[in-house]
Amino acid sequence: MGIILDRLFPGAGDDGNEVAELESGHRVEPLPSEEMEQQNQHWKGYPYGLVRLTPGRWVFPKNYKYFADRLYRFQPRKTDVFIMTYPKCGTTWTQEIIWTMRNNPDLSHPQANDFIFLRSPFLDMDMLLHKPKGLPPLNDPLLTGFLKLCPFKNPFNGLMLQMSEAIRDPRTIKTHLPFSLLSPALLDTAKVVYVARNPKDVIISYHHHCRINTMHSYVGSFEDFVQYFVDDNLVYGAYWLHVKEAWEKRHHPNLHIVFFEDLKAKPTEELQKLNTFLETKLTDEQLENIAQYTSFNEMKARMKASGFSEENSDIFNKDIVQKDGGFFRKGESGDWKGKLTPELEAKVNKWIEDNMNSLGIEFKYSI
Ligand code: PPS
Repeated sequence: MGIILDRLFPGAGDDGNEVAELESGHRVEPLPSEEMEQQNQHWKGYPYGLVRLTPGRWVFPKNYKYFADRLYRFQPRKTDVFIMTYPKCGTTWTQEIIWTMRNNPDLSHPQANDFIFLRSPFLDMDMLLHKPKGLPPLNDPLLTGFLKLCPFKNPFNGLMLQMSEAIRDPRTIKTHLPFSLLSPALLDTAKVVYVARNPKDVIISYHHHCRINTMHSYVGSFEDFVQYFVDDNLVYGAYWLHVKEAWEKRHHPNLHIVFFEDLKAKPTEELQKLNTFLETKLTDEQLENIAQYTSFNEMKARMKASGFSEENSDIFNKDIVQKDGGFFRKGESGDWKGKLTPELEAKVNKWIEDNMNSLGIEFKYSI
């Protein structure tokens, strides 16, 4: 029985509670029980608990431990483009821009309306799917897409991880992992587009995301959420450290950093920079068309047509989506104004002063 179970759910015998060393050189251990108890009151999306890594204090659902070494070993290829961001910095937007620039410059690709993760996988998503060893419901487009692309693979071994390995070149891959948790060969092999966003807008957007998304199901207060953020205790850990790791590599020729605020203010100009970085050689007209095609309203409308929407996916808390909006919430810069009370703003300002100011990045809409 043990052998059958282990074949089906590799690693099923490991309850994940032991302290372990990862190939990345990090130590991984479960959150201390008092901290986990407090988390359990505020979060209903981590039924297996959370782990923390040292160094870096990165926080992840416990399933991360199961995927960590394979994510670290994931082999980048020369033709890959990775879109790397902390959650809610505009990954999906940039991902759609880049996938379109590389695969659909004339907006005529027959698969362009397929759910984005089937064309451009989210490498580290498996750990967030809080089913045993990361498996969504049987009718989920991710699972049906996986079975089509990887018919002879075991889905319990990671849907997105195996799809990331299986999709055809050139691959456009999304990740929320920081550089230190991915292959050390990444930047010397593939191109990486890093997207950063004003931390105050990240808080607003991540709070909404964690409420609507069953992978997190946040039920605590907004004030507590801001506290989790400034304590670096949200899933994916410290935003400042995530940005710092990329910022320190900003002169590497394979790294291009985009700011959400710039993309919003002057999309065509930013697409022109991407055109140079990615060597896609698109015309001004093609870039104009792609900027329009990837605008907030057009992407929001297309999501409905893709067969994946908040209404038909178990990934969303539908009642909250109905009340407060879905994944495409606002898509604006500076929305934090009027949402952070003066006390919360002071708390975030202190966090910025302590952690981000030394990087010398001037986020727009920060005052
Ligand atoms: S995730 O779930 O972490 O991958 O989210 P991510 O894609 O990184 O970020 C989601 C926010 O980006 C906004 N968004 C856009 N803004 C402008 N234009 C376009 N096309 C676009 N697409 C997505 C999305 O609405 C989230 O921001 P908020 O502020 O919550 O609206």
